[in-house]
Amino acid sequence: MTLITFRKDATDGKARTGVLSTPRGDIRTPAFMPVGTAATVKAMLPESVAATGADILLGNTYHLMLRPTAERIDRLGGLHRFMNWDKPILTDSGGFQVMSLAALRKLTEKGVTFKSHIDGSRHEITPERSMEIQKLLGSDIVMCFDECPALPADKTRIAQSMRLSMRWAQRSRDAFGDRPGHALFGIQQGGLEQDLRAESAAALTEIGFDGYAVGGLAVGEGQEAMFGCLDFASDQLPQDKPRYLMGVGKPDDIVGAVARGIDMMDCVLPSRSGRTGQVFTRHGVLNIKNARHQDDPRPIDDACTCPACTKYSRAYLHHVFRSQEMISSMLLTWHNLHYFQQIMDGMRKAIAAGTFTRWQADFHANRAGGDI
Ligand code: PRF
Ligand code: ZN
Repeated sequence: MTLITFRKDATDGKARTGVLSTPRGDIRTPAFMPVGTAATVKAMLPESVAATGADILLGNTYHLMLRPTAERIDRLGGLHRFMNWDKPILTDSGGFQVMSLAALRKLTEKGVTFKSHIDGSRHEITPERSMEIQKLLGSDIVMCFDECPALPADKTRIAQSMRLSMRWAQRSRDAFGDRPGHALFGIQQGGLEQDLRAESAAALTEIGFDGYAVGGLAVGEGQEAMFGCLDFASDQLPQDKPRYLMGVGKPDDIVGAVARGIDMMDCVLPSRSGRTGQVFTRHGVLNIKNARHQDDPRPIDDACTCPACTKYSRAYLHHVFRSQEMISSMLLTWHNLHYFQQIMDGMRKAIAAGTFTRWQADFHANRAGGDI
């Protein structure tokens, strides 16, 4: 019987490096998961996503249940086969996306009903239905069904919402059952409040999960507040299980989260920015749309080994962006994903070598420069 295991190889301060092993392959941690919402990482072939260094992708219950539907994906052999990605997939459970995308949402103890943002049709997701959909998709890492309140909110409201999410976590656990080779992660809520985060962590640990996510952050509170919360939130979760910070973030958010004990993250930033001309580099951010790039024969980053940097100039990338050519999204997304994976690789090596403090200082020093 193959189980999912988490092996912690080294720690440096609060930062950890290790391997999360699944029947579909190993996930080296700290891990960054590119977002493949609609069964594709936009503008990328799956083999190209793998070539950037990604060990795992994120998919979304909400989008896939509406189109093409989980039942259709199941009939076609599951999400891995459907999208031609044979490494692990983690799926989010739907509640967070319902709250940010759907119309006419109604939340009850049972679950959430809403109208599709695509065609206005009515749907319901409960913890039980979310577990069923994620099973039909064939997800390797299933997320509990939770509610993420918009911040700022008053403490009573945050407490009520967190306790509802904990009741849903128990229902998710019961509905998930025992599925060897598949993992179920709990999601901690509780806003920025230390006591509510502690209560949530205790409830989840009592139920028992294969991994623990920190939810409810990166919802507009700012980096300082998020780091302040992570300073205690990750310590409240079990040491021997992977910790996943949902929906984060910019390169400096990712580095700060790993320094505070986070093992996994996902964000649309590198892929979405690739389509809007925003490019992340060792030296900071540049926008390829800017006219100053139009005669520039240099690559985006002369030390980057991605196709955009080894084969094309800033002038070319500027031209194809301005001309709205599809290759612009393809190359810039590739570069951004490659850069994010380089950060993860650098952190994994530095944590293993015990040089993570020095690595962080270099990371920040490189970005202090002016024009890039
Ligand atoms: N819960 C779930 N998905 C999420 C979040 C959450 O709190 C967040 C918050 N940053 C992003 N994605 N289920
Ligand atoms: Zn590059």
